[in-house]
Amino acid sequence: MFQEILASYGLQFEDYKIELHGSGLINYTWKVSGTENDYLLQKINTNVFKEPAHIDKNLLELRKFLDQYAPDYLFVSPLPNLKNETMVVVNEGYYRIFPFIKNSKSADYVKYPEEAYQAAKQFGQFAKELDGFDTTKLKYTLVDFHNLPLRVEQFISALKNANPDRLKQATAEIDELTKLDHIATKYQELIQNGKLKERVVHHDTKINNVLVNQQTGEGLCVIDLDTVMPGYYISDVGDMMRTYLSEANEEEKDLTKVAVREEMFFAIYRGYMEEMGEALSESEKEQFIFSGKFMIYMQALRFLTDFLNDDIYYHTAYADHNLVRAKNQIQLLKSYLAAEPIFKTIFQERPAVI
Ligand code: ADP
Ligand code: GN1
Ligand code: MG
Repeated sequence: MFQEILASYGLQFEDYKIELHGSGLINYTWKVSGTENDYLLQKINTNVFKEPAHIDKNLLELRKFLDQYAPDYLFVSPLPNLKNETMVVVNEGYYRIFPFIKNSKSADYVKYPEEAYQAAKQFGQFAKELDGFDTTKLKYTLVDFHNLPLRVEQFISALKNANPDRLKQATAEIDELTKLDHIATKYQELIQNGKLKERVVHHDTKINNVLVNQQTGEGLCVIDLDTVMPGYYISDVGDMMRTYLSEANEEEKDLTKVAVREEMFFAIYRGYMEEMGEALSESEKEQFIFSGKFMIYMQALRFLTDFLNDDIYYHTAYADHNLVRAKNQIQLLKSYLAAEPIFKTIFQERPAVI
């Protein structure tokens, strides 16, 4: 399979070393190392992305726009093969090859505020560069991806169909998430009342979807662009809150390590607003703090739903992996809710950077 894929790009299989790479939960990713150039080979997870052609089309549209309006912006899109295709199909699998960004690394958790700042700035810049892009040109690669009320419905239907053992194991978490469904109601109201503008949104701004310079830690670019589609900025800011605020990430079993850090909130705020502060409307900015609640709640629901569905969506490594992740996200949400007054103060005291 690798031989056939590489050949379609004019690359000789024998000249490269191929190893699994990264810690993404969805796609299959390999580093293809050669003597001159390295590449990143990726197989699209078609259980998740039912129409890979939509991803391909979106990236081409964005590439065209950026080539014209921001030619110096590092947009990591798939390379064309010898037939000028940016996606190849081999044995019913969909593959693409990206340039491997030299001297780069991604982190799975955030240790220093500077890392949160650099990442937030990258996602802010991404949104800013694409501010003038006509969102109607984008396909929905995952329909209703961040539709929170629908995620609640999926959770309720998983409750009805789950196996009794798993239902029992998750009793406390089911209860907690059910009590918090007012977050979904608020989301619904915001959308219905037109408080948020439809924009080009990345939809997966977790920390390992940013590449930084290996030595200096300076942000280089954002990656994992499969979920770039029309949406609301709170998805991107919210997922940063979800993945940068706590020293431990969603994989952590020791819940005493799962807690928000105020300095990270400010770092996200500063990095994102330095880029997007002028583009966002007042009614959008008002939802900056809600964004974290929205995304952490949705991720807790999604992990718990997958646990109840017997792990059909996320890659898992052990039996109750998704339940552990759900517990972790519930703990994070509690810590976030407790810190909300402090976040409000930070938010009100720092308008200077906008
Ligand atoms: P997934 O959708 O499974 O999360 P990603 O596209 O995020 O897959 O890739 C997985 C990991 O591979 C990233 O977290 C990053 O470490 C690395 N990676 C992805 N693209 C590149 C690239 N172009 N150059 C260098 N590393 C990359
Ligand atoms: C998935 O692909 P990856 O690992 O960056 C998921 C995100 C979740 C995240 C949780 C297409 O992201 O929505 O927030 O896992 N991507 C998709 O870690 O569902
Ligand atoms: Mg990823």
